Amino acid sequence: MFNRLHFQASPAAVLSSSMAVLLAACGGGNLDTPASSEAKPTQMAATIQTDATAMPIAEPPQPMLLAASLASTTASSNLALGKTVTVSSTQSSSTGGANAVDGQSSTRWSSQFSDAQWLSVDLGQVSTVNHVKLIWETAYAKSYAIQTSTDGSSWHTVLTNSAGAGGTEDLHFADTSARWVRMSGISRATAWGYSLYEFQVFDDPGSGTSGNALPTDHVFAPTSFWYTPIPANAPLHSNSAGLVSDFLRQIRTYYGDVTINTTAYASPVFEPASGISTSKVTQWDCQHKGLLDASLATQWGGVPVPSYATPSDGTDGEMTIYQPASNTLWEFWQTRKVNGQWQACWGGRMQNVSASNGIWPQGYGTTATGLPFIGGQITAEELKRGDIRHAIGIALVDLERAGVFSWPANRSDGYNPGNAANRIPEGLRFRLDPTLNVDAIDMHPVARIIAKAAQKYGFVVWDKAGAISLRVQNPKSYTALGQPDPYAALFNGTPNYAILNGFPWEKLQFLPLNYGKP
Ligand SMILES: [Ca+2]
Repeated sequence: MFNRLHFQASPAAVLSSSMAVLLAACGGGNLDTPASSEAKPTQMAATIQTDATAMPIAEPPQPMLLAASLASTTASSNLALGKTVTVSSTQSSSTGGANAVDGQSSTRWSSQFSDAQWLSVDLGQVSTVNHVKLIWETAYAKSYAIQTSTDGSSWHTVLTNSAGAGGTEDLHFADTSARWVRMSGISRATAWGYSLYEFQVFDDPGSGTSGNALPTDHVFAPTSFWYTPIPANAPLHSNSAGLVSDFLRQIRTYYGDVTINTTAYASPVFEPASGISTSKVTQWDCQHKGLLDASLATQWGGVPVPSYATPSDGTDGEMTIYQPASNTLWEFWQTRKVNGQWQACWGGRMQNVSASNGIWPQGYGTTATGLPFIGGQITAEELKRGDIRHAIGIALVDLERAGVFSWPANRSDGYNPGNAANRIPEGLRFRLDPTLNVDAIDMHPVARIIAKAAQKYGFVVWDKAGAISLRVQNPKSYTALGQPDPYAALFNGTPNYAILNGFPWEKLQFLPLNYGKP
């Protein structure tokens, strides 16, 4: 619906993403309180040894062997044990943070007597985690969040609990890559501070999803087309070869490459915690339509825009706010701040995001097709992991007329007044030939990661632009928080327009119109 003939061709180099939230956070995670008999393997060993020695047997089992066998049955060790802890405060010199990871049930960390206190443990390396155990002293948290980080500064909330019961709390959540894990207190249950005998972190096998999961693996419902692999034997478009030829023509005609937008024409994603203040975002009539959308006034009536939020460079001024705690997503187009008040020309609000099919309600959203940025942008975390687990949004230049588009698009700004042949409609999906050995092709490592995702999940045409282009999550997602641009290291000096050099575009396969439509 917007004529957006823009793209970013400047040799900036960085990808980004600071998505943060886990679906587990939306659902609150599983908060089961274990039986009091559950204890650490060392404690179990001690208990069993005591029982054994009390029995009239000649040779009590060796505690070390018992510990080992018990450990193998629980199959998971405390990743936080003995690791470095930082805390917001301590009550006294004898209640330091290290006491919470020393494996001793008699020693504890205790904070000063206020609500906003936290304890963070550095696991020493990025690990998969899916389970935190809190063993509280009398002074426990009524409300708190468990958060993770891979860089020590950008935090993802994996779950929140507003009904803390103290004692021992086992908290399970989806597999998450983390080096730092912390308990962030929100409110105390007593007049004292927060006091933890133990803060334990585990990677329980088989308890989460597949390894090294990221929030962007499942922002929307798991059944969303974004996350659904395309079967190797999927039917192809009857004119796949013709559409490939036009795709290659567009590359030749427009700059000779497929570029990757970073700081401009790609959306930053900000993920405010729950409880931050909200403000109204006012619609402004950038297209001089002479009218405003009444529903947007409601959708944007109270948006948790963080103080550090900033839109994309470029005239589209995209910005995404995603708040897992409220399971709500906002998109803004032509975002600006006037006299301290946020304004945007279009976008939308999506509620109950984790149950969504990953498509904006008709008419809303920022891309020309109604497909949200957060679904198809590539993130820095995904590139660091080496695995993108969703379809990738792609913008083309010459598209089929707007009246012809393919699900999952719910609209189009295509333009083909001369009825040129082989025009690709917006919303159409295509993939890289899954039988291709991508590892044998000389490409930038980032291109290889993209190629593998293109084989499994494919691309979806989500916009019109001045060059064929992909979007990474805008590095402003990081730099606005004072963090470095993560794409510099990932691109390793290669300009964004040259990352995909060598990509075997001639091996694309287009899927039929409305492929995957329920
Ligand atoms: Ca302890």
